[in-house]
Amino acid sequence: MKKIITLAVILSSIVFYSCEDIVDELDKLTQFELEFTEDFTYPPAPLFADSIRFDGPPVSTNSDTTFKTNNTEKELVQDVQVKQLDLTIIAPDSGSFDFMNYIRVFIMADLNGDGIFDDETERIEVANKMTIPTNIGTFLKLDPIPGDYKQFIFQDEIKLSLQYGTNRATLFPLKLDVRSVFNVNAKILGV
Ligand SMILES: [Ca+2]
Repeated sequence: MKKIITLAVILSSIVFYSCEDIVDELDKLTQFELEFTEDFTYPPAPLFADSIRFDGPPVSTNSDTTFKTNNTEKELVQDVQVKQLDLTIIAPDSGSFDFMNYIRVFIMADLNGDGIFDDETERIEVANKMTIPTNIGTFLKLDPIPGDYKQFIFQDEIKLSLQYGTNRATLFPLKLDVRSVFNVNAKILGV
């Protein structure tokens, strides 16, 4: 028994020291997440369609506050990547994503400050699911598209824009919860 305890103490010391080494190697970099949850209500789609577009309302990023909380600021942010993007049908209970053939999600922001969200230069695809299984149900997890989205997250407001194809009409409105998680890599202030 004593041997086991001694071994456990040695092992935990090894783990402890390795963690410290890793922190040193990272040279005072920090990583944290920004998460947004939005509710969308989609009107019934009368026909099957190759491409339906639906833009959500503007959402506050609160990025400046989040940066401050994590002891960093805009100028020290290295990159912002999409970690996760998923959709959940909240109502009706019988809803399913099986009416969709594919879905692409874009992030939009007024990068040049002219008050307009420009489709060509201020809208970029962040995640998609190009094949949707027929047994999908109410939860749909999209594949993130690698890239640096910091210029969008730096703005006070962003919009999510959804584009999808349908294989049949939908008879009732769908209430959706869209959750996006971004991973921020930044340097810490004062280093
Ligand atoms: Ca603009």
